Amino acid sequence: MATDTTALNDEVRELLSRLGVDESNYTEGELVVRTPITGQVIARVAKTPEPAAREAIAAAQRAFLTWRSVPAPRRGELVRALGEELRAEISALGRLVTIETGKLLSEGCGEVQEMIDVCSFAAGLSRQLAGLTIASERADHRMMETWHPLGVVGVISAFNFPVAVWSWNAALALVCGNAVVWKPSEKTPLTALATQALFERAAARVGNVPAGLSALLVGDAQMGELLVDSAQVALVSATGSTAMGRAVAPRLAKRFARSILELGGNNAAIVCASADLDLALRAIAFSAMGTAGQRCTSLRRLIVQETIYDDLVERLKRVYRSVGVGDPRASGTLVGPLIDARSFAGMQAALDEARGAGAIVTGGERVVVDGAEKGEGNAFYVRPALVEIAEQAAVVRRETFAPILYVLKYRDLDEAIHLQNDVPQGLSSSIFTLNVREAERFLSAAGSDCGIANVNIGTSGAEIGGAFGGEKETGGGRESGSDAWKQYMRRATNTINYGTDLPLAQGVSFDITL
Ligand code: UN1
Repeated sequence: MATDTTALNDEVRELLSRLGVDESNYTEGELVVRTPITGQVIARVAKTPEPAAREAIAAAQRAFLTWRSVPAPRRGELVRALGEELRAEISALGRLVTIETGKLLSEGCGEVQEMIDVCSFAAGLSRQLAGLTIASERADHRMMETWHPLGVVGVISAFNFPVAVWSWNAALALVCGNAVVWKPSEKTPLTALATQALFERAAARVGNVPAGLSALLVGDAQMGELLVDSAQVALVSATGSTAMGRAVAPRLAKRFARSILELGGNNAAIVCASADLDLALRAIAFSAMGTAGQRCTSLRRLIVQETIYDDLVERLKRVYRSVGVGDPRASGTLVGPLIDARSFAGMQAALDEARGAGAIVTGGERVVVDGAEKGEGNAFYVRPALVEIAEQAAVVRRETFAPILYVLKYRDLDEAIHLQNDVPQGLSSSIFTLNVREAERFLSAAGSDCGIANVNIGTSGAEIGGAFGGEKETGGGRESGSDAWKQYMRRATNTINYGTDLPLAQGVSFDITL
C-alpha cells in the first residue's frame, strides 16, 4: 500500500491524468490540498481568479439560453453519457475520493455509484417532466401547468460527499434545462476537477453541448459568496454546516433567489425493547462509525429503552473497542481518518464538554496508524466514541462532525420521540422495533419531525430515489429523487380559452360596449 509520500503523490498524479485532469491544474496553485490518510500535501490547486469566476457565470448564462430550448430527452442523453463516463471510471474516481476525503474504498466507490444512480434517474426523468392538467370552472377552458428551465444553478458542496452532492444537483438541473456552476469545498478540489473533466468527456462525446454549460469555481468562502450574490444565478443549492446556511440564506433571500439548503443534522435512532438487536447493532455501527461519523446523516444519538439498555450498550462497547481504525485503503479498516486537525479538536472539545456534563466516555482517543506519520502529525485517526449521558445536554443538541455517539435512556415511546425531536436539527431518524404500533407512531404526524424517518434501518446511506433533506436547522431543502426536480424549474400556470365567450372566474362581470 502506498503510504510512502512519493508513492501517494505519484498515485494522485496517475489517477488525475487517467481522469483527464492536466497537471497544470494542481501543481502550482495557492490552495494546498492534503490527504487525511497521512496529512501530507498532495496538490496545490489554483484558485479561480474573480474575473474568471464572473466570466464563467456569464458563460453559463449564455449556455443556458441555448440549452433551455434543447428537448429534455436530448438533454437526458448528456446526463446518461455522464453516467457512462462515471461507470467507466468508478474505481479511479472512487479511489481519488478515498485519498481526498479519507473514506473507505467501498465508500469512495459507493459515492461514485450514487452519482451513476442519479444520472440514470435523471436520464429517465428527462422523459417525464410532466405537468398537471387542471379542471377549469369555465366552459371551453383548459388549465395546465408547464415547467420551464430556471437559469444558472449554483452548487456549493462540502468535503464529506465531495462529488455525489454535485451530481444530485447537476444531473437534475441539466435535464431540467439549466446550466450549473459549482463551488466545491476547498478541501476537495481534486475530485471536483476530475468530475468536471468527466463531464467534458461526456459533453464532447454527445456533441452540441453549449460551451460553459457546467463550470467549476475553485476557491474559499469568498468564492461561494460571489456565486450567492451573482444576479445571474437563479438558484443556489448549498450543502454544509448550519452556520454556512445562516450566512448564505439571507443573501439569497435579499435578491429573491431560490435556495436549496442541506445543513447540519443531529440524527437519532430509537431502539425499542422489541427490536432485533443483532440487526440494530449492525445498523447502528454503520450509521455511527461509517465515514468516521462525517456524513450529514451520521447517527449521533441513540435513544434506548431502559430494559435493553445495559445489554445493548455492553455489546456496542465491544464493537467500538474492536472496530478497525486505520488507513481507509486497507481491507481490515472500518474507520478512516478525520478530515483535519480542526475536526479532531472539535471532537475532543465535545468529549470534554460531555465529561463536564457527567457523561461516561468510551473511546475517542487519537490512534497511531502505521505510515500516517509521513504527514508529520497532520493525520488524525480516532477510536470512535460512545458517550453515555443522562440528559440531552447542550453538547448533545449540537452537531459535532465526528464519530461520537451519545447514548440516552428512555422509558416510554412518547418520551423517546420527544427526545428525538428535541434538537434544533431535523435531517434523519430511525426506529428499531418489531412492533407495528411503535413503527407507525414514529412515522406518523406525531412522530419523527425529520425529513428522513426509517424503520429497522440506520439513519445514513439513503438511496437516491427518495427526496433527500431535512427540516428545522437542516434548512428544509430536498435534493435527488422523488419530485425534487421541480425546484430546478419554474412553473407556469396556463389557462387556455378555446371558446367564443370570455367568462370571468369567480363569476365577476365586466361588460364593455364594443
Ligand atoms: C451527506 O453526508 O452530505 O444518505 C450526504 C447518505 C448518503 C448521502 C449523505 N446517501 O448517507
